[in-house]
Amino acid sequence: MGELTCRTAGESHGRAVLALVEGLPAGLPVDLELIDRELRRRQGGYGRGARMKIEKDSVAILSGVRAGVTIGSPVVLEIVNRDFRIDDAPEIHRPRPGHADFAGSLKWLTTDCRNVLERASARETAARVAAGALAKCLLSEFGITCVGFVCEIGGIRAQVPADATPDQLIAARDANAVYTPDASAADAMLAAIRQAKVDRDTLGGIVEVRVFGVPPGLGTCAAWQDKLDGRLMQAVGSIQAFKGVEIGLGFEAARRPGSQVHDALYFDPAQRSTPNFGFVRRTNRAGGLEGGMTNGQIIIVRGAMKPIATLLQGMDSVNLQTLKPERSDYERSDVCAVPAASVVAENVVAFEIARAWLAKFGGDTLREVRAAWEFWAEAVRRLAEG
Ligand code: EPS
Repeated sequence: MGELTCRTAGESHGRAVLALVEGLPAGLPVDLELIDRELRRRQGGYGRGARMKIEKDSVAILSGVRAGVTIGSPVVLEIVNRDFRIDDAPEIHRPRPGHADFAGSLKWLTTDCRNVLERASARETAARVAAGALAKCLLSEFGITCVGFVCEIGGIRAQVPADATPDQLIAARDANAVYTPDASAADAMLAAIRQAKVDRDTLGGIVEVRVFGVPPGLGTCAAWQDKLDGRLMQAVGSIQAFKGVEIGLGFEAARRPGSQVHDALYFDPAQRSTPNFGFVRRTNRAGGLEGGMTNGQIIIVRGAMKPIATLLQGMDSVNLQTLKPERSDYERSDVCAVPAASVVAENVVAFEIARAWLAKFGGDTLREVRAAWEFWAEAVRRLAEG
């Protein structure tokens, strides 16, 4: 049983986008409805362009699952592109500043940005969402829930209570088209996106993911590459158009004295049966991670997404064929994809938590994973008896 991994393939207007997921235990029931629901949510959100009217994303499982249950072999997930026309797609010679167009064209020695943008496109995130939703099938076996939402669009900030339950967050977030739990901020965000469209401009924002029910000790302090905070930052920071990732207080922690940053530790026997085994904090400024490991508090990860690089008004650029100054090319695009990005962030975070779970409790079958978890949890409970 190797590490849980996910690789993706596929172009924006190719036949399909694909995810290859390896390392899931056998015996895990796969909830196809859950995966499709996440794919549909990713397609939605106010500010998306015409492409999302063409696509009706839904997953097909090509391998690794029999009668709805994993069998321990690699799982291939496929999301077919209805807008399959890559062979006839026009050449692009005027790179969009902020997009992969320019750097990729020089990298691959071409003046046509088409191949670069086909793979750089956020279409790829459909595959990562499907893989993350598959990982959620494992997390739900152990009572772990990930909730992603929008906390900021175009500088408009949502107020989201720190003590909201997963159900409260999900209900509030799903009640509007910008996927934010703050109803009044939602109205202002919708208006800002409408205005950006009028201005032929685009808007970025900030998304947050909270993970509930995670016990202490996932991840490690022993090897830099397996530190869970680093893994989460890579997962979220690699989402198309993301420029920053914070955990807990994030950059704000650098501005405060230690007494205002760290979360004092208490023991409350009444909470022995919760995911923190009775070791409680009154604050969660660490965002649930200390020393590269979970600490039993809610995990809080935020990611900052820049505005989409494809501007209807264009930007100053250079024609790679003539080297003359020209406005950048316009490809049909979204005005704001921050709501969709909150779905992507939620699912890539879920994948990393599942990876860390299996790194600690992994086995060839779900029964073995469950036994390893129960053995460890029982040992911690004994430790917490004093
Ligand atoms: C994207 C451009 C648009 C977006 C696309 C990302 O696609 P198209 O050029 O086909 O209109 O809609 O996002 C998706 C296809 C998606 O599924 O998220 C880009 O240039 O990155």
